[in-house]
Amino acid sequence: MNIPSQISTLIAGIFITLISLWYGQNHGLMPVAASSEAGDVDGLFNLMMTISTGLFILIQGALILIVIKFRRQKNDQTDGPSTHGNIPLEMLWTAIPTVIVFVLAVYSFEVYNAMGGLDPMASHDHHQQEIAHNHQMSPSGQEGNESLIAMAPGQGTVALGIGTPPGQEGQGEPLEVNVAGMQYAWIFTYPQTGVISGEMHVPVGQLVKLNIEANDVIHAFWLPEFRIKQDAIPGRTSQLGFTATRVGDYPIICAELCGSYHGGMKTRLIVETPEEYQAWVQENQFASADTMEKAVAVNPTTMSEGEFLAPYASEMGIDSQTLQHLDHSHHHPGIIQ
Ligand SMILES: [Cu+2]
Repeated sequence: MNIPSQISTLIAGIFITLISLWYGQNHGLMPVAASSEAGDVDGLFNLMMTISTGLFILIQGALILIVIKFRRQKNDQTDGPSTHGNIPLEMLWTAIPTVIVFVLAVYSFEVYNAMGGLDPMASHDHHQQEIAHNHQMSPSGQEGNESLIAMAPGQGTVALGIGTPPGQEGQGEPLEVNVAGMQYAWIFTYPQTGVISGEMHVPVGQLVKLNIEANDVIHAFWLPEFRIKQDAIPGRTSQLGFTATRVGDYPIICAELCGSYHGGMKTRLIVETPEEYQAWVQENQFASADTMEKAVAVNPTTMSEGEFLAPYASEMGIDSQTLQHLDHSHHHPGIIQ
């Protein structure tokens, strides 16, 4: 083994470790954490950030030192020494990344499981799911990756998404929200109360279960502050379970390029106290029939791009002339009806 082990290397190693550990916790790259799932995801991200910081300083530092230390001396026209192969060094730089990848794989699997990713239908109907599971056990009787092939009751499709975190199934009925993604809006329907809304409201501390679908193309429902994201797929329902831990107003973003105004496909999640949420439900229960009509009336597939964008024009910093131009140059976008 010919790996340098001087005191200076040791000191540099300690220094790099300390910087990495500090930066891994203080990178400031994440928005505020507003769900009970966010802590787990941030823990994983912080570990990856710590490792990456250490590797970055090590590799870039070594590069800079080597460039300075081994630069060509004045008037030196000779060739450098011909060096190739160093078995111990090669074993070391294979072993270290292997260990890192294994640690991250196991850790991320744990986080995914803790969030309910392995059993998306857990909160839905455990009994029926077990029946479905028993039906499709492999002939060898092996249980294998049972949760990955769990059937949705009566649906015959593989369950997708993030369910209820293990151990939280018994904590009362979750608040169900049906989420529909369409070009270029999200519509939220509350089956338990009949409310229909263009922005999502949930009470703080309540387990929420989303049933996500798409009406046209693939979208992705993303809540950055909650560290959760789930594809919305036409013809298939995917699940997303979470608990909001912080009252506030958070962006909901479409994270799948879904068409020309994908970038404008945003709305809000408003996390309220249970009292505020109840007041919102009552206010909207009576209005929902009306909202439904409006939602149909603004169906963007029947509008020109200019018409659709008009309400957002000032927000997007576009003037009416640009809109008119859009209408002219591009009447009726290429949406097959
Ligand atoms: Cu979209």
